[in-house]
Amino acid sequence: MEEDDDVDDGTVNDCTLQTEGAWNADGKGPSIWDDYTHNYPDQVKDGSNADDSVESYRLFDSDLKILKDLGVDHYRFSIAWPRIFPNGSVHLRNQKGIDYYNDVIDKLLANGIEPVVTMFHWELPVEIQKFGGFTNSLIIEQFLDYAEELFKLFGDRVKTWLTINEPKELCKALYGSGVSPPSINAPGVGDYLCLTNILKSHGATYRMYREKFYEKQRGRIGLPSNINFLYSKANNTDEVARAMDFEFGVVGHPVLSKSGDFPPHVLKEIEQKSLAEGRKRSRLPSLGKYWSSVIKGSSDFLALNYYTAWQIEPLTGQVDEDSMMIDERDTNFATSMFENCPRAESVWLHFVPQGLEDLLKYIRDTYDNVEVKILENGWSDTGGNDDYMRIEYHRNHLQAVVNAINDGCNVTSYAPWSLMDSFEFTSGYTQKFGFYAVNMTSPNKERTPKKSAEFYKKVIKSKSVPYKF
Ligand code: PNW
Repeated sequence: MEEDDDVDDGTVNDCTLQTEGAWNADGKGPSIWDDYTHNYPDQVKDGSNADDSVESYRLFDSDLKILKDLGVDHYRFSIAWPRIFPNGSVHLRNQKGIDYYNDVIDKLLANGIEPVVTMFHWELPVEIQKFGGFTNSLIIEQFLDYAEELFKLFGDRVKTWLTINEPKELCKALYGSGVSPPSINAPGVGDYLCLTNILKSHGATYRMYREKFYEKQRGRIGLPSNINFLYSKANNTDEVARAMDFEFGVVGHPVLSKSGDFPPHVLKEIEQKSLAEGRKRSRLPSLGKYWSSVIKGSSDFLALNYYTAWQIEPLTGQVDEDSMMIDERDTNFATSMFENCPRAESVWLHFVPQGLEDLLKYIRDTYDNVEVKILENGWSDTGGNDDYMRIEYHRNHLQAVVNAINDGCNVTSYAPWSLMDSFEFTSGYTQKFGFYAVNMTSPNKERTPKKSAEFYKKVIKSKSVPYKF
C-alpha cells in the first residue's frame, strides 16, 4: 500500500466456531456443527471436529499475544450464539459465555485493538434448526432478540457489527446443495427461503439498532457477503452484469439499490421458470413492499469477503450440482476456473488478484461507490511455515486494492483471512489459511509465525505493499 493511502490494513480475523473449541464447556449449548461432526464424522475430510480446535476459548491470551506481535489495530471474531444462549432463546442465558466475550472485548481494547464482531458465523443453535432454522420465518424474531441482547451486552464497546456471515454461501450449503448441516437438498427452494429470511433478519436488526441503540452507541452495521468476480469466456459484458446479479445481487441489491428488491431480471427469470414448472408462484419468495423498505439501505458499508474469480459461459450441458454459484438451473451459467492460475488447497479457490480490482470497480459503478470494508481475503495450503504463495497472494491482492483506490474506489479497510490455522468445516484441518501455525499435539497449542506473518507485520508497520520480501 502506498504511504499516502488511508486504508486501514491492520485487521485480521477468525471465526469462533473454527477457533474456540470448548464445544460444551461452561454451559455452552450445541450448534448444528457440533451435532453434525459427532454424528457424521465421515462427512468431514479428516474425520475431525471442532470440539477443541485451536482452543481460543481457553487460550485467548495466546491469541492476543500474536495479535500484538502482528501489530493489528482491529480483530474480527464471531460470537457463538449457543455459547451465550444455549438453546438459542434469549430467556435462558449462560453467564460464563457472556463473561468470556466481555473478557475478549476488554482485553482487545486494553491493548489498542478494536473488536469487530460478527453476530452469526454459522454456529446455529441445534434447537433453532429443529424448527427449520433459516427456512422458518420465525428466525427473524429469534435473531432480532439475539441481536438486541448483543447490543445491550457489548454495544457500549463494540462499534462495528456484522450480522450474518455470507448469506448466499450459507443458504446454498445448508438448504440448497445440503453439503453442510442440516443437509437439506432443496436447490432453488430452500436456499431462496433462507436468503429472504436472512435479508429480513438483517434489515430488522439494522432498524432496531437505529431506533433503540444508535443514539447512545454510535456503531455501524454491515452484512458480510462473499463475492467472486465473474469473467465472461466470450468477453460479453452483458453476461457479466447478469451473472453478477446472481452472484451478488441476490444479497446486495435489496440492501444497496434504490428498489430494495432483488435485481429485476433475477425476479423475472426465476418467476418464469417457476411458472413453467407448474408452480403457482416464484420459488424466490417475494420481499414485498414492507420488507423492501426495511431492507433498503440497511447497511453502513459493504462488508466484502473476496477470495477468487471464476469464468462463466452460458449453460449448455448438464447442471453442476456442486457449482458454488447459486443454482445453475436459474442462473443459466456454467462456471469454471482459469486454467493458468495457481490453485489453492480449497477446490474453489485460485489466484486471480485482478478479480478483486475489477470487483471493486464493479461495486463502485453499480452501487454508487458505497464504502467497502474488505473482511476476508486469504489463501489455503496444506501447511508449512515457508508459505511464500500466501505472501504472493496477499501482496498482489493488496496491490489490487491500491489500484482500485487510485481509480476512485471507496475502500476503507482490509482484513486477511486468517490469523491462524483452524477448523475448516467439512475440510476439517486439511486446509490452512493462517499467518500462524498451531501445534495441535501440544497441550498449550503454541502458535508459531509463518513467513507470511513476518510479511504482514511489514505491511502493517510500513503501511505499504513491500515489493520484495
Ligand atoms: C469463507 N467460495 O467462506 C468463510 O467465511 C470462512 O469461515 C472460511 O474459513 C473461509 O471462507 C475459507 O474457506 C467461503 O466458494 C465459502 O467462493 C465459499 C467461498 C468463499 C468463502
